[in-house]
Amino acid sequence: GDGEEGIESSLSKKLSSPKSQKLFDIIISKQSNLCLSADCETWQELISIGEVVGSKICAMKTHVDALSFQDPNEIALFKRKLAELASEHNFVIIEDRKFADIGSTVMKQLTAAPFSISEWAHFVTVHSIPGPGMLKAFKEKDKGVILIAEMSSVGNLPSILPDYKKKTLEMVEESGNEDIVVGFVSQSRVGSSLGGKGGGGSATCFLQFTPGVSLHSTGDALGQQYVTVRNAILERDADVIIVGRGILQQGREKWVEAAEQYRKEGWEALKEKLQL
Ligand code: BMP
Repeated sequence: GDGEEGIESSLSKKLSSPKSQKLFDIIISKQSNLCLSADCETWQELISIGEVVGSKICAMKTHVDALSFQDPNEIALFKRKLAELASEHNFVIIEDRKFADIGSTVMKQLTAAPFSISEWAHFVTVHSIPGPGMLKAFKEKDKGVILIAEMSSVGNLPSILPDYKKKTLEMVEESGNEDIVVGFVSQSRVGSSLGGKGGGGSATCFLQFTPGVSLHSTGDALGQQYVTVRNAILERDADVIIVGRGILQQGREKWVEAAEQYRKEGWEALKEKLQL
């Protein structure tokens, strides 16, 4: 009826790019705005958790350089299995590489073997520090970019420096890169909001990805700070919540249950925020 189709078409006008629209469509169809931060120790464990919780997530975030591999054959196998999982369960793969260099260098980091990130990641995270030139590298490889506008950790400079967040947004708009920038990693709204606090308006909308979300903990010993799912979405205006240890540390036998809890709370809060 007028339910989901109406929602999608009314919001689609506002999203920054076909790439953010693709993720938003997944969120609506899977009723999940949960991104699993799959910070596992081994690639085999990452594939296992993907198999178990794949149906509950809209995205999986990886740190490929933080996984242990015995040899290059394992890396090749990992990339193939991850791509299969993403297409089977319809989720987006975000490599959280946090690129932060000049365009010529990030192009190499994006494509070089053995990780060859550009072959399997749909979206990548990028720091705004180097300025807009480096965005061309991602455009050339047709990768969706998620720019870091604010971080979750104690004393992070993006959150402290005046205008860092605003300058990050301006960099995208002034360089005409809205079409590849899917959104921002942030603890508060950057630009106009799909709903919630930042208000509506006709301007281009970016998705907000918010890490530092846990229902079990308030932080860790190395500076991470957590808020709840509802706080992230309804107070901080997250569209997508990023959860790692909140799910992983529940242990293998509780992965599904934990992912379901975050999915459900996240989806309920998103519906409330967007008045779906
Ligand atoms: P956890 O939920 O276990 O704290 O993991 C959070 C994940 O999000 C980590 O992979 C971390 O690298 C990432 N992250 C973050 O915690 N804060 C930020 O501001 C940006 C991040 O990418």
